[in-house]
Amino acid sequence: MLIKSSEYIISSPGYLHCPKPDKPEYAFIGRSNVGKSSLINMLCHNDKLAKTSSTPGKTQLINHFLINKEWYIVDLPGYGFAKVSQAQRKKWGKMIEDYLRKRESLMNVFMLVDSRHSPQKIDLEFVNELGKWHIPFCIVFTKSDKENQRTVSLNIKSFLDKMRESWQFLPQHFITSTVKKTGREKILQLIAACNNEFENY
Ligand SMILES: Nc1nc2c(ncn2[C@@H]2O[C@H](COP(=O)(O)OP(=O)(O)O)[C@@H](O)[C@H]2O)c(=O)[nH]1
Ligand SMILES: [Mg+2]
Repeated sequence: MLIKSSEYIISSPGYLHCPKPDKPEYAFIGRSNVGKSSLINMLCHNDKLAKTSSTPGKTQLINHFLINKEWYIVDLPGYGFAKVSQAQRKKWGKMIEDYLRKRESLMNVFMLVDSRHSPQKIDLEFVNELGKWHIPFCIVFTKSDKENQRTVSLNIKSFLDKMRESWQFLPQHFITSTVKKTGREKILQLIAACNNEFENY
C-alpha cells in the first residue's frame, strides 16, 4: 500500500469522544517506550507524525491519525510505566477496555512487544485480556535491530511458547525495526486487506 497522506486528527479522553466510526481503524498498544510512535511514523514515512520518546506515562489520550484520507491509526497510551499512580492505572484500564470493546470500527489491534526482552508478565497479561474481550490482534516484536538475531529469535519463540500455554491458535506476528526499516510492508498488507473487508461489510 502506498501512503499518500498522514495527518494528526484529534486526541480524545475516551471512546465516546473519538471521531465518527465511519472508517476502518487500527490501534497500536504496548508498554511505554516499546517503540509505538516510531513504528507509526515508519509505517507512514512521516517522522513528525507521532511524537517519539515524549515523557512516558504522561499522555492518557486516544490519538487518531488519518491515513490516505480513508483509514485511522490510533496511538493508545502505553502501559507499565512505573511512576504512574494506582488511580491513574485504573483510569487507564477502564479507558482502554471501553475503547477496545466498544469501538465499532476497530479492525485490528497491533500489540507491541520489545524483542530485546524475554517474555514479560505484563505483556502476557494484556494479551490474555485481549483474548478475553475477543479483540482481533497481531503481535509486533519491535526493536529487532538492538539485539543479535539469535537473542531476538529466542525471545520471540519464548513469548509465543508462553502464549501456547493458554491459546489454541496463535495470532499473526511481525518483526520490526524502525532503524533498519523492516516489517513495514507486511503490516501495511494486513491493513490493506482489512480495509477491503470494511468496505464490503
Ligand atoms: N534501535 C531501535 N530503537 C527504536 C526502535 N523503535 C523505537 N526505538 C527507540 O525507542 C525509544 C522509544 O520509542 P517510542 O517510539 O517513543 O516508544 P513509545 O513510547 O512506545 O511510543 C526511542 O528512543 C526510539 O528511538 C527500533 O526499531 N530500533
Ligand atoms: Mg509514544
